[in-house]
Amino acid sequence: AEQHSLLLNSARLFPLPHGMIFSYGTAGFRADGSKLLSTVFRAGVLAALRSLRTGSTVGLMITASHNPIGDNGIKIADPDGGMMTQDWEPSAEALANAPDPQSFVELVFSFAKEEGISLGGERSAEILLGRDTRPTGEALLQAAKQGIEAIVGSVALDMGVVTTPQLHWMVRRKNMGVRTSENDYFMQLSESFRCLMNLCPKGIETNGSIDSRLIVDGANGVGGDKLEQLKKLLLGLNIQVRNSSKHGQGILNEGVGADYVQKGRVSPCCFGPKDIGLRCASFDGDADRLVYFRISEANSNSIDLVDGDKILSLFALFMKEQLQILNKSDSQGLNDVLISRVGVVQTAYANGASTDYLKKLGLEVAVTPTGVKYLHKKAAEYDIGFYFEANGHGTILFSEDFLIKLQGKSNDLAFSNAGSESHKAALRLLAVSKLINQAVGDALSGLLLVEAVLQYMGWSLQNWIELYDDLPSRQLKVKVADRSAVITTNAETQVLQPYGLQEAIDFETGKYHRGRCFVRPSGTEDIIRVYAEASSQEAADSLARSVSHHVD
Ligand code: NG1
Ligand code: ZN
Repeated sequence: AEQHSLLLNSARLFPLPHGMIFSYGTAGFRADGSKLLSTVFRAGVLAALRSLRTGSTVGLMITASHNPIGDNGIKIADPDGGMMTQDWEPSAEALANAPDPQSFVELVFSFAKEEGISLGGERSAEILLGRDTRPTGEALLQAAKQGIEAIVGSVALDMGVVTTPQLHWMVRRKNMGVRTSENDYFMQLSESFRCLMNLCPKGIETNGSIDSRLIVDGANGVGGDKLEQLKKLLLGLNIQVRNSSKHGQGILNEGVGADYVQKGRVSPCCFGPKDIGLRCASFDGDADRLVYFRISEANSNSIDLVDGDKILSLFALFMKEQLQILNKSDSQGLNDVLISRVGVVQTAYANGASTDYLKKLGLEVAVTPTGVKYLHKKAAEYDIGFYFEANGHGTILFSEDFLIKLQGKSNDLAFSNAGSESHKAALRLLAVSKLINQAVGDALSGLLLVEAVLQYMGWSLQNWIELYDDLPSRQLKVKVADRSAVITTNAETQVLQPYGLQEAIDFETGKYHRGRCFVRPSGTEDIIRVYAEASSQEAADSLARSVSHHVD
């Protein structure tokens, strides 16, 4: 009874705004930040239930990533640091849309019963809260806290302003029973980075083609500020941060950030002719996306983009090489070959040239619908699973089982063959598993891995760009009255509804050499996205344009 009235009284403080329907999309709930108080309160309640149900700590992150500063959003992280299980999404939506406090409370009780959660019982819930730099973040965080505290015995721990991947990392670590502070995060990243740098082959002084200078666009968000802190712990890199939320006057994600750079193929604000030829990188607003770019020699308004697909390809090449070294040099047969299932996961947005390249490397490539939750789940099926979206969100996952074997092998080698090439390869693989965020894609750890791999290869940005030539592509957004009218299948590559649209797309695509085109409703914005690829830029542009007229 106490629980019932506590929940009801709290819920009354957060009435549902009129005429809004909330859906748990590709990245949780997203909307105008001022409309989200009830949603965030209710998500707080749900997070507490999730923690009770799993008997572990969960996370709740308040961010709208690359979206405009007025937007905000909320997503729940499961105990392993990944996105909340998809089974709970329908309930999340039902709770968010319950018309009044009374029906909300009824739903909570019936859902708890269904899930076997005893409310007001012995068990207590623990939720880590984080938010990005958005002005609505503070008020929303308070609402989330009240939601959590409306479940008897629940505790909310405020991690403050953090990147999305930091929060997910903290949740994961907490449940592993190890230290979770921001400082621990910085230490783990900088130590594993140092380890990789120390294991670079000596003498690759690379005729001066590697420039230690790196300029990073922080999207006027949380990532730039965190990188300023992290870089103090790094040796061998000369990082300059621009558009960091601290000193910049700029607005979050406005004319800056990984999404702006990747979708528009343009340089962010505060980059110009003075930077021609330099290695540049860009984060998105919550620092879970990373792309590289270079201001081009010919025209300082245009850039050479190094997107998530090329980051993925660089990582895959490096890791495959380490596995080969590790397994090859056991010439005396002292050690067993380390068997591993290696796989790569992409979405339909992956550039066709990257997919060809990865297959040529001999890797298995799987395709899933857009959204990290799908990619991550698929990648977790492998011993080493790589996933990246073209927009720069991705990571590398290692299976528990494989890491144990790898550690064992590394110990054996330290005993029998210390300092050998295979020993070094084992140490590199272990360092990567510590550097790269096992919970979600992370711009900070991704950046350090890119830098370490370039150093290892002795590669300049130019060498990396030449790994393969991107097929020209174009992405457009089309505003429509009802985006849910478009229904897709086959990892979003085919339209089922409205009737006739797929025929029109096929007809247009057929006119172009190496043409490929698909459309899908965005999960984060009220739009339909059109993607087109063809053998020339003009052709890709024109294919995207003509298909977008059919969507309209
Ligand atoms: P939507 O709006 O569903 O396309 C976008 C990105 C996703 C993912 C989410 C979450 C594209 C084409 N889509 O989703 O890849 O990153 O945002 O932030 O980049
Ligand atoms: Zn993001």
